[in-house]
Amino acid sequence: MSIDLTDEHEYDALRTRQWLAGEADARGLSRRHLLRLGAAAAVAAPLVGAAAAPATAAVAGPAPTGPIRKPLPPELFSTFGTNAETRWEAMAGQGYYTPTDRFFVRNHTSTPTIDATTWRLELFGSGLRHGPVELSLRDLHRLPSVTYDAAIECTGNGRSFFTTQQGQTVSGTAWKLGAVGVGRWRGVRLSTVLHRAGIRPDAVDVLPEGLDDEWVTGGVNLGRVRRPLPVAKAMRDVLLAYELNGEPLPPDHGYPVRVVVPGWIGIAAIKWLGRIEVSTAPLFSPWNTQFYRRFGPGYPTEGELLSRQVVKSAFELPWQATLTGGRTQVLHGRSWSGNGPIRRVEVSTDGGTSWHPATPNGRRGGAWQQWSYRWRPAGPGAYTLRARAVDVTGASQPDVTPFNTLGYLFDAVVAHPVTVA
Ligand SMILES: Nc1nc2c(c(=O)[nH]1)N[C@H]1C(S)=C(S)[C@@H](COP(=O)(O)O)O[C@H]1N2
Ligand SMILES: [Mo]
Repeated sequence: MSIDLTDEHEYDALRTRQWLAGEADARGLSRRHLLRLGAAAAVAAPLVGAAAAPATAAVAGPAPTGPIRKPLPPELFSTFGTNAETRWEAMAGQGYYTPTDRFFVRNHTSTPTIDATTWRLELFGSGLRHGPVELSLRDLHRLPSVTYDAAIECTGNGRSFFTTQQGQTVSGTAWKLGAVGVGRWRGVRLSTVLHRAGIRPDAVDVLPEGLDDEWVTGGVNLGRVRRPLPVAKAMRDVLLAYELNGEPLPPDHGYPVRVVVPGWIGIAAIKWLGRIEVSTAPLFSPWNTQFYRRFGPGYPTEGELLSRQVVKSAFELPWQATLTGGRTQVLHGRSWSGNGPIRRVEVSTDGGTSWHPATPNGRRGGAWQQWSYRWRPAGPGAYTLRARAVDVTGASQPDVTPFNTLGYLFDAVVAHPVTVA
C-alpha cells in the first residue's frame, strides 16, 4: 500500500509512529515526558547538518524598534506582544487581497534585519545527491517564477472563542478572527529549487528554517523556527516567495524570502528563510512534536499533528459594532478554508435560529470568498450576527469546536455582537 504523504492523516499517522519508534524508551511515558523528549531532540538539532555561517552573516542585527517593523495603527491592528492581528473592519471596502499595511504579523521573537545582498539560501542534508547548495537572491530571481493567491493563517486564529464562547481555558495568543490574510505571492517553486539542488528520489522530508532569533520558551532554547514538510507536499505546490502583492516581501513578512504552503497552517510558512535540510530520514522539530498538535481529551497522548486550516467566516465589522437602525444594512464578510474553495455561505441574525444564503461577491474559487448579506433589523437593540460556510470538501462550521489545550483550529460559528441604534 502506498502512503500519500500529502494526505495529512496518513502523514500524521506515519510520522507519529516513526517519532515514537525513534524514542524506544518512550513507551509508557506520559505526554509530559514525550514533550520533554521532543524539546530535547530539538535543542540538539541545530548542531547537526552543515554550518549556518553564510546565512547567519546576512543577519545584520535585531529590529531597531520593537518586534514588528511596520506601523500598527490601532484602527488596523490589535497587538499582542510580538504579534499583531488585523481588525476585520479594516478589510471593509478592500479588494480581494489583504493590503500589506494591514496583513497580520505573527513573530516568535522579532523581525530581523537581513541584508539581501549577502543573504544565501543553503540547502543541505542526506537527501541531496551532490552535497550542500547555496543560492543567492539573484539566483532565485533568475529561476522561473510563479504567482499564487494564498492565505496565510495562524493555527490559533479564533483561539479566544474557545474561552469567550465555550468557557474553556486554552493557552496561546488570544486572537479573534484576524490572524489571516490573503496575498498575491510571487517566487520560485520549492520543487524547482529542490530539483536544481539535486534532491534524491528517496528523500522524504524537508525542513525550512528561519533566520530570526532562536526561540526560548519556558526556559528552554528551542532553536530557530523550523518545521518539517513531507517531500510530496514540498514538490506539489510550495512556493519560495520573494514578493507580496507586487512588492518585494516586506521585512515583517519574511524579507527577502519566505515559504508559502497553500492550505496549510501558518507555521509551515517559514519567514526569513535561511536554510532547508533535505533528508532521507523523517525530520522533527518542536514545531511539529510539541506545538501545532492537538492535545486533550479525545486526542492521543502524543497529540494529533495539524497540517491544514479549517473553515472560518468573518464579518467585516468592528467587534460590538453599532449599526444605524431603520434601514437595510449590507453586511460584508469573507469565508475561507484550508481544504480549498468555499461553496456556500449562510448568515443568521436571530441567534442561529434561521439561516439565509449570503450572496457571493467577486472572484469565485480563490483563497477566500467575499460575500454580502442584506439585513433590515426589526428594531433597535442588541443582536448577534453569525456566518457559516461549507467548503469544496463538504467541511462546514459546527456550533462548537471540540476542546484542545493549545486552542488550535477553532472552526465553530462565531457569534458577532452588534448594536442597532
Ligand atoms: N522564521 C519564522 N517564520 C515564521 C514565524 C516566525 O516567528 N519565524 N511565525 C510563523 C507563524 S506561527 C505564522 S502564523 C506565520 C505568520 O506570517 P505573517 O507574520 O507573515 O502573517 O509565519 C510563520 N513563519
Ligand atoms: Mo501561527
